[in-house]
Amino acid sequence: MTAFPEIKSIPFEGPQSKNPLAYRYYNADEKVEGRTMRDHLRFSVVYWHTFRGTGSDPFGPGCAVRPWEDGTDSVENAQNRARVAFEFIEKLGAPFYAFHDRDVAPEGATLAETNKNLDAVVKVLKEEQERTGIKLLWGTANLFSNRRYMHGAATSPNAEVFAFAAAQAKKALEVTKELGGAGYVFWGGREGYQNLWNTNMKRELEHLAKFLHMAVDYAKKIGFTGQFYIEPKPKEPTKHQYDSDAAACLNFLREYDLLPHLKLNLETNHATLAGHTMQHELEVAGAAGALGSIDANTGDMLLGWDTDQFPTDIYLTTQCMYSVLKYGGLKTGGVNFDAKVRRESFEPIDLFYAHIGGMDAFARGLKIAAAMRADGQLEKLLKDRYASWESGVGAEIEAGKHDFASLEKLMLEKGEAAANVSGRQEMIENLINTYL
Ligand code: XLS
Ligand code: NI
Ligand code: NI
Repeated sequence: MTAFPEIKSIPFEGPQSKNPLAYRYYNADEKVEGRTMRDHLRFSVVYWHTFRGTGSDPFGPGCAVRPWEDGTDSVENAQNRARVAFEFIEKLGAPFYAFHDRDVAPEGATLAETNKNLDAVVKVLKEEQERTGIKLLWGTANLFSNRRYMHGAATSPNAEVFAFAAAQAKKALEVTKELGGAGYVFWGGREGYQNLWNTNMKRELEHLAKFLHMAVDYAKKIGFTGQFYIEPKPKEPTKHQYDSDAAACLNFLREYDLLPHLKLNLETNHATLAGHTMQHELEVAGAAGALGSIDANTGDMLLGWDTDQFPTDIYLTTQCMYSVLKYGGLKTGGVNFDAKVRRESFEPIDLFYAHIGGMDAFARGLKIAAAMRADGQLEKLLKDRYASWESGVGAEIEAGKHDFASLEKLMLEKGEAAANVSGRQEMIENLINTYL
């Protein structure tokens, strides 16, 4: 059985192609800065939006046409869906996928039954990985959908909910290890608050840290060597999520001695909800040596929620890939499309159009960023802007040879600081446009 009979596989046809089911820029084997595009971009398809998304919204139920679904929540349907997922990812030519435990298999009446269901589907995932060579970018546990998590999971005021979440994360880690996952993500589903009058924030944060330490310890115990990530998001579903942005996450990780164990998984729409650009978040993480992976999508600047649209803006993908290249590339991470087709795009083929567009946009961003680096003008302008730190008093300050008193002495002698140089913002913005 095939779910997408009209598609063989998505070919690379080059920029002149008018075929909407072909890549115009993503040429997996083409080398950029000495590495294939496949290895730079490490594209990944998300199971939750692409195979569990129905197009439902607060105003109406799902309306997506998915002929392979039998309408039940059975394990058999889940296994069949897993095979369809791999057919899609293989035809698309993406090397990775990512999932939450509850995306792939239905919950049972008890934890034991749920784990059994998960094992039955993981068996199929493993077979399909072996058949296709597609790999798991990261696994994660859904610690937010079930009603038990209404107050949060690791930050729940109910200690037994914390315990249940720990059991669930333990199993998700085991499954991720079994599938050879390159990483494991913690997104703080409902780890936040709606109201501070009923919240002990300090206690909740300590519990969250304890939970993450338990995960780190358990990974060590079972020999899971994949990378852990924490994914910032400022709000939704709670009014304030503790992992609100890259800076807040870094501070939290540092405060609780978790920084050596976790990197950041940054998502564009979460950055903009936090009032930042994705470039800002990438630079904050990169500067701290914590740039791990990207959840590639985009929001709608006129809407205040997480619309998770597919990224098509070349300026955005150029910024992303410029930062990625600058900080040494994605190692265990990837460009993971945490994005969903619109409710109106209800046909299966729309899943192809969406991913092709996102992959091509990122491939272009990669090539443009590499061209900017090869040209070197931007780097030179940046270097020149800080030239005063290369010698004289600047170099001495950086080397720790000064204090307030010595600097006062210098300025009393000079009377005034050297003249400033223009920041040339407009000229630089014009320069960026010459590469696009
Ligand atoms: C939700 C998050 C979620 C994580 C994985 O907003 O983006 O999808 O990536 O739990
Ligand atoms: Ni995400
Ligand atoms: Ni999101």
